[in-house]
Amino acid sequence: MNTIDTICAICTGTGGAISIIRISGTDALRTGAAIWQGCRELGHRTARQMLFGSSAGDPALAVYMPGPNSYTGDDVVEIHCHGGALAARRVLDAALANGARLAEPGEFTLRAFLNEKLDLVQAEAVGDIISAHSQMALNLAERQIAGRLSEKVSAMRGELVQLLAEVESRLDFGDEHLDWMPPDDIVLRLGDVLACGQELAATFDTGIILREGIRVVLAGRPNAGKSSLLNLLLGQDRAIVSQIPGTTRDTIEESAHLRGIPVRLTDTAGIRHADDYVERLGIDRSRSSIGTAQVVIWLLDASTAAPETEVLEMQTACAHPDRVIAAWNKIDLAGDRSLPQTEVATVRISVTENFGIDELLDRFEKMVWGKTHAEEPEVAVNARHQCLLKEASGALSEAISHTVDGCWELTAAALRQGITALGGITGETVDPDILENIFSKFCIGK
Ligand SMILES: Nc1nc2c(ncn2[C@@H]2O[C@H](COP(=O)(O)OP(=O)(O)OP(=O)(O)O)[C@@H](O)[C@H]2O)c(=O)[nH]1
Ligand SMILES: [Mg+2]
Repeated sequence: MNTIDTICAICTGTGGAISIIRISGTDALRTGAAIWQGCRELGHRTARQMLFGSSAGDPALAVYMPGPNSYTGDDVVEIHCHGGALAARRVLDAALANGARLAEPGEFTLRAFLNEKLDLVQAEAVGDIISAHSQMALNLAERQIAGRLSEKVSAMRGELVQLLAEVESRLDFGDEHLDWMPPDDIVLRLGDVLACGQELAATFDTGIILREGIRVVLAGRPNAGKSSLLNLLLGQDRAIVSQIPGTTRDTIEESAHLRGIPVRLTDTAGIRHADDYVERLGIDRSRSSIGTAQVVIWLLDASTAAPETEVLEMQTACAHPDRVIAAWNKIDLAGDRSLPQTEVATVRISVTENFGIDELLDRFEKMVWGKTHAEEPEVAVNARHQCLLKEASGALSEAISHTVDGCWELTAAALRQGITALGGITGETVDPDILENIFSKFCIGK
């Protein structure tokens, strides 16, 4: 990707009342001035002031932000025009005709990274903010932009750089008797960095849940109350509810968050022996949803004449009992009837009376995080970070055993490998191909 060109793109999504066209690069001011006209000129005297005028024949506001105090760190001009595809497209075409080229996905943020406005971890968090589906995921991305993860990684790297200097001084001045750090101390300090790296790598599981969400399937026999529960959890009348067994025939999917955890909720057709061809197709879909679910909430009808059949159906359909929460529903109709035991986590609820739903969500939270009312994670690494942390951990384990053996050259080599791996996380040492891969996942205009 050429990083010298002046680039431009429509930065806002479609459908809004205004559109913003961003131009960034050494020629941004010249291009901006050529396509925008107003009483006051865009330039250093009006820098960072919003000016009123017109662009491509329509009224438009414009602002000039000289580098390095701009998002990208380069000179930036932004033109705010009427929303809708056409007005923005006309301004964009004018910018393209006046020397700018269309930005690639994520290219503005790539420039910000190259101009050291953000490190790589912070730049990735910009992408996370755009795709965040829950408040918790958004908070996590904001903490990452604020530098919480970068600070931890930089502190680890800084410690390794210090220890490398110590080890290298032994290599350089091997014959002289300098006041060296005892090997035991080096091992101890390396052990601390190693533990820190392993702790960070373990936050990946949390990260994937918050970034990608969890597939939750509502399953059970017909009429158990699956669609009623879907509607309750969504807070809207999404699925048809009726007392006729077999009401839901196809799977219904919606996004939501439960206790701050982003979820993809799937309501399914009730499972039973069916003669009807279409119902059988629906039940096949239910079974395949259950197979790929990360959490199954299986509704059991507590008012039925044959509660054992409900439990048996659940046990037959769910191959992974550790992913299942059983909910005896319609408990309002069951009185203090004793219900059969199940092999999985079980709660008693009534969807229509809104009873037991908190306990159900407690169970859900416990299944996802391992505990209820979990605190928000301070940081959570992504797959790329985890891979580099593992590489660093491997190198540190080697460095520790070489230190114990007194093989200082090998210790130094392992330490350098660890430093490079950690530098790859924040972007101090990173391959251009990897950069391109990271930023290409962004949308155009970001
Ligand atoms: N009394 C009582 N009725 C409930 C409760 N939950 C659901 N129902 C009723 O049970 C009937 C079936 O509810 P649905 O939500 O359609 O059940 P379903 O599991 O989606 O059924 P299918 O789509 O046919 O598989 C409806 O008449 C609901 O009003 C409950 O907690 N108590
Ligand atoms: Mg239903």
